[in-house]
Amino acid sequence: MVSRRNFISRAGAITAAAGAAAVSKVAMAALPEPVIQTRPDTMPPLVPSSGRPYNPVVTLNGWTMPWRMNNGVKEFHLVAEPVVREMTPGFKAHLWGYNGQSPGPTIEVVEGDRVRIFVTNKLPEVTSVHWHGQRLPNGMDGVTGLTQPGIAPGKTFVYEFVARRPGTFMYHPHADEMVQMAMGLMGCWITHPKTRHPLIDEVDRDFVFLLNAYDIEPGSATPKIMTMLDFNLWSWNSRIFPGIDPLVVRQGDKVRMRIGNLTMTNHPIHLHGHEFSVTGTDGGPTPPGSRWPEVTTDIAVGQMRQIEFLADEEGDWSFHCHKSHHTMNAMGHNVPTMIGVDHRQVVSQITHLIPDYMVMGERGMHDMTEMEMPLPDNTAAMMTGTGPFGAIGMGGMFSVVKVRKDQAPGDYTDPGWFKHPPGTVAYEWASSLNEPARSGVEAIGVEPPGARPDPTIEVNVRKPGAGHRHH
Ligand SMILES: [Cu+2]
Repeated sequence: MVSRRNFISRAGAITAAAGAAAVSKVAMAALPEPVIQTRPDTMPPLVPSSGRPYNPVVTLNGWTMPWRMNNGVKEFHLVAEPVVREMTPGFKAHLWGYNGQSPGPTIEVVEGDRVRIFVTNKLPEVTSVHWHGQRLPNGMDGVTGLTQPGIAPGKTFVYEFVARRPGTFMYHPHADEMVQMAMGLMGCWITHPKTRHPLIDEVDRDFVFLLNAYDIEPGSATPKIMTMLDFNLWSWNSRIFPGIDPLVVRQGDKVRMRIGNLTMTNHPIHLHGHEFSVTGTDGGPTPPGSRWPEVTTDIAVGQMRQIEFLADEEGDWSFHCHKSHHTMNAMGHNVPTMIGVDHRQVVSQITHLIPDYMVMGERGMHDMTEMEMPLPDNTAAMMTGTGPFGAIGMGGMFSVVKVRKDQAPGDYTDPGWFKHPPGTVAYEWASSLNEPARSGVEAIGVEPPGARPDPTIEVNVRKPGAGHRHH
């Protein structure tokens, strides 16, 4: 158990962890004490107090792992183990992770550092760690059976290599991957440049997180590991909105976000109110001539994207996956579309039999964000979160970039909701409306035959996959 204060001081953190870690001091005498984190909060950046200096990143709802220097080698100790991850307040998942959390801690090193990582396996099956994107000796690549034997339960392996290439990377098992990644074993790795790099800008705020996904039945806590595509929880660092912290920045800050995708589908990540460019991938920094402005970037499976922008517009700016089903939490996918169906009569009849019964979506699904439907214990609401104007109606991969004029440099504390200057908020039109003059075929006076369907004809469109049918 490590408090936020201990985290600022690495020495303090290691001392504090010594008492709490369930690892025998004798057995681990030659190893760095594993530092365990039990909280899902966004921890302040870990300012390096040994080794080469660098500007640390902030891991969204996560933390950076302290190290110890041993004769010029940076030593880390990862412990793969079952963890309890609060995915959002009121909903805890039983995952596998590293050092007390899923994802595991971010590892931050500097280009040219010699790094030694002890990996202790406290899972019930073999594991290994693959250092995604790194240049390293082949035998350190962490592929079970191909470059090393699996790390058996209870055993500790050592990985050692020089962090040769600066950039944004991740780590994850290469052993029974389908299960171990579905259970949440993964983490981020940042290699900072050792001197000013022509393609890597200095930034004021540098955030990192992973896209991950789980399939957890409402009311239960353990992911179904056989799910290939139909996940019901779309998360950033194993958190779902409203459990994802806001990304707090000061107006005028240059902001970098490093995002890796370890789900089974792509995620078009979208930022409101600003344009960004993709300045790097897990393959390295992109040359300036290849950069163009974007407001959405698609991050495919197994890819990482590093985006940068100038946060010059004050406000609370949505930042989310643009696949609308990925900004929702667990739901039954068999809910029929009820828009336009008047089923009040049916509801009142059913309510006599089942008092809690609610029919969903007669006027769209927004009603669901405000209704109080009884949920099983340990279940996240499907669309939730309350903002200054009411229900936000989001879940999953959604957060808010909060840009504030008066946020102190380096301060990541939540400033609360944006206070809009007078006259800058969309408002209700209170006067009368004129009938709109509609443009179109009538206006031209020519109507091609068959252009307008007879209003009495029903249109029946089926989703692709079920076959198209138009009448
Ligand atoms: Cu998505």
